[in-house]
Amino acid sequence: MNELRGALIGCGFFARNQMNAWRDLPGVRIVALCDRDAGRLQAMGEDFGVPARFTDAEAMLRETRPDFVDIATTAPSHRALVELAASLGIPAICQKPFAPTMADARAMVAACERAGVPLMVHENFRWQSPIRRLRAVLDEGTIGTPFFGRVSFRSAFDVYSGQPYLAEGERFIVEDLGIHALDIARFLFGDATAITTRMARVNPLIRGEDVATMLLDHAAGLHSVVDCSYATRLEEELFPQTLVEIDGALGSIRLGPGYRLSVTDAAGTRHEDLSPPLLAWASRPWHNIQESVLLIQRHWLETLRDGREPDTSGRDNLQTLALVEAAYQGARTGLPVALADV
Ligand code: NAD
Ligand code: 89Y
Repeated sequence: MNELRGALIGCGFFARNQMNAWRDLPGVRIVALCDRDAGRLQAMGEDFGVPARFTDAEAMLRETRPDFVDIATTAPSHRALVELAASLGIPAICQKPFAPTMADARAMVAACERAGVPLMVHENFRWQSPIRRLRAVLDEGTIGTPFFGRVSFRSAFDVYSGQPYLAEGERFIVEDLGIHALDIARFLFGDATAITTRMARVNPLIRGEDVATMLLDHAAGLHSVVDCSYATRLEEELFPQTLVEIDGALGSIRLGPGYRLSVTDAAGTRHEDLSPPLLAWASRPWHNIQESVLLIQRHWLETLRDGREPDTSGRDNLQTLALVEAAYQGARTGLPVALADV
C-alpha cells in the first residue's frame, strides 16, 4: 500500500485533533503545513514533526503536490481554498460549515466535479461511534417503521474560550453545532423536504443565536425535532453528547445521557453502553468528537484509495447546508421553508 501524502491548511484550535488522527492512521503522512499565522504554524510543525511549513496555501500545494489537502480553516476561507485545490487537481477535505452561502457551496462542488477531484466535508458527528451503532440498531428494523425522531444537543459548556469567533458571528448555534445535529437527522431519517424553525439568543454576551428548535418533515414520511442550545444549565453537563429519540410502530430507541442506548421492541427492553473509547491523545469531554475525527479520516483514506464518493461528500453536504440556510430563512419569517426553494 503506497503511503498517501497529505497537507494541512489551518493550524488552529481543532486541527490538532485532525493531526493526531492522521498520526494514528496507517498509510498516511502529513508532509506539509500551512497557516497565515507564523506562530501557530511553528507550534503545530514542532509538535507534530513536520518541517515543511508555509504561510501561503498555493505555494505549499504547488511545491509539495500532496495526494490530498485537509482544509481546517474557518468557513470564510473555504471556497478559495477548495477551488485552489480543484485547480491543481488535488483531492480536498473541507471542515464544516462547508461554506457561508449556498452559492459558494454549489460553486465548490461544481469546481471539484469539473476537475474530477474528490471532495469530502469534515462532517464528523455522524461518525461518532454511538451514532453509528444507533443507525445499525435502527436498520435491524425491530422497532418497525419510525414515525418520530428527535436529535437534541443541550449544554452550557464554554465553547467561546477555545473558539472566540463563535461569539462574534451574526449566526451561531445552527451554523456551528446545529449543522451536525441536522446532519445526524439526515443520516438517521433521510432527507428533509421542509423545516420550521424558532431561534433565540439567551446569552447577552454573544452576537448570534444560542438556542434553536427545528421541526423537519422527512421525505420518508416521518417528522423529527432537532433542538440545540448553548444556554442550558443542567444538573449534569453533557457536552458534547447528542441525545436521540426514535419512535417506531413496534418499539423505540433512545440514546440517553452517558451514551446509554435503550431499545424497546417485541422482545422487551435491552440496554447497551455506547461510551466511546478514550484515544491515547484524546481528553474528556471531547473524546467522543475526537474519536469521530479518526473515523471520518479513515473513511476518507478508504474512499480515496477505492475511488468511491465519501458519505459526507461536498455533494451530500449541500443537503445539510440547505437545512441550515432554510432554518435561518424560516426563523426570520416564522414560516416553514421547503428545501426545494433553498
Ligand atoms: P481557528 O481560528 O482556531 O483556526 C483556523 C486557522 O486557520 C487559524 O490559525 C488561521 O490563521 C488559519 N487560516 C485561516 N485562513 C487561512 C488561509 N487562507 N490560509 C492559511 N491559514 C488560514 O479555528 P478552529 O476553531 O480550529 O475551527 C476551524 C474550523 O473547524 C471551523 O470551520 C470550525 O467550525 C470547525 N470545527 C469543527 C469541529 C468538528 O467537530 N467538526 C469542531 C470545532 C471546530
Ligand atoms: O465548532 C463546534 C463543532 O463543530 O463541534 C463542537 C464545537 O467545537 C463547538 O460548538
